[in-house]
Amino acid sequence: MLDTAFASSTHPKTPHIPIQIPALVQPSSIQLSLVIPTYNEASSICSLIRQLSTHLDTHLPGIYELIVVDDNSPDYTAKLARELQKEVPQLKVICRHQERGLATAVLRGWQAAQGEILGVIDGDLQHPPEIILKLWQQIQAGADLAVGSRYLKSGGVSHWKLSRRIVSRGAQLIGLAILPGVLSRVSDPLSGLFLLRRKTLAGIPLSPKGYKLLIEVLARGKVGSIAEVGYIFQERQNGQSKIQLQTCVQYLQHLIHLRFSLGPFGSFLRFSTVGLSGTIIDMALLYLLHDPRNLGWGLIVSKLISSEVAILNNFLWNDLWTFRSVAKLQPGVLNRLKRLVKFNIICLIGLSLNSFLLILLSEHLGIHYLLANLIAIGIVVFWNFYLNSKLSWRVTKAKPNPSSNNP
Ligand SMILES: Nc1nc2c(ncn2[C@@H]2O[C@H](COP(=O)(O)OP(=O)(O)OP(=O)(O)O)[C@@H](O)[C@H]2O)c(=O)[nH]1
Ligand SMILES: [Mg+2]
Repeated sequence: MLDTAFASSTHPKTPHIPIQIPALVQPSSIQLSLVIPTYNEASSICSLIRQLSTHLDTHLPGIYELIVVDDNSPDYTAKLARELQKEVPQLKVICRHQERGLATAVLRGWQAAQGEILGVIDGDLQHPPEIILKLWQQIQAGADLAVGSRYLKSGGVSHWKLSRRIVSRGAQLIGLAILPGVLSRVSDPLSGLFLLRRKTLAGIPLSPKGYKLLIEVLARGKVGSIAEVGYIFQERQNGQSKIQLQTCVQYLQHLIHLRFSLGPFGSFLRFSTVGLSGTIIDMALLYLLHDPRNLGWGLIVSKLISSEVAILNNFLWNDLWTFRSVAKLQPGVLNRLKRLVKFNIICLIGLSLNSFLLILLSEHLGIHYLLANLIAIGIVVFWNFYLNSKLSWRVTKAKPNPSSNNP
């Protein structure tokens, strides 16, 4: 019996290390490298490869390669694909034993690819093979990325049940809410059928989770012009879907991870999250030290200790997480201490600013003290973030090495 309980997720042993696609060092006769990720697709893989090679031999003879990346499927998909290599010499087969997951399978295939144009197509014949040629035409016309879309006029989803349509559209809407600037770039951001130029990804660390590689590409890649081609997503004729509840959880994790890691807004979100953890620590410690049912210490002493502990907590997380890319450039205990001192001073000024704004807004402008405090905290968070990113975690220019002869 097949291992249908397979989780198309990350293997427990898989390290979460970003994957990078290299730039091509040597020119190659191969122009298009099309990856086919598979898990238990024995019933369709041979037919798909034959159909693809027929189309591509006619239109792109000798300049394409097909790369099956299989995760050691128990139904011997990889073995069947290997048996086809004599018939289809453009075919490569990679069988992974230590890693699992659709998106990373595609990236591993692209790492081994020789073409300047990289692509992906499902291994279960749900993506019509001939669409690859239309996507190729779009790339030839200048697009950086050509996406097969189910949501254009010429596209569709054959006989999907209402529940699946709702889940698919719901996932897209959630994605749009979390990453509007990314998912709104195409009509079908959850598509698994697309071609792109290698240069859009070369050298960029990629960490997709689960299925939706296109989102990672749109979020982190240097993608300029995008073209879309409508296609009808076919019903699965054979084999089983690998989508599970875990796939949906990974999709959400992926979106949240991207939200926190992209651009200045991502850093601000991380900074605010750390700030929230500091506020909780501050409140809990203040209660512990000052409350008569606990230690009953004086308010000022208790507040000074609780604030300082919160500041230390915030510093640590900001150094390890929020601004880690800058902190890595300035290693060493002394540098860390310098950052800590600056952070401490800025936060203490922020604390004074908070009190000043609280009094100004509540006592002079008549705003309710809780609302006034909320406004003051909001302003101070921006203040703290701005000053700390400019002063504490400032990217300094590397000092020239006197021993080097380079200019
Ligand atoms: N290598 C590898 N391939 C995978 C993995 N999970 C899914 N795939 C392949 O990725 C492609 C898409 O997966 P499917 O389960 O068909 O997903 P789907 O087409 O969105 O969903 P269905 O319509 O239910 O089939 C298929 O070729 C799968 O065999 C995985 O963990 N590793
Ligand atoms: Mg499928």
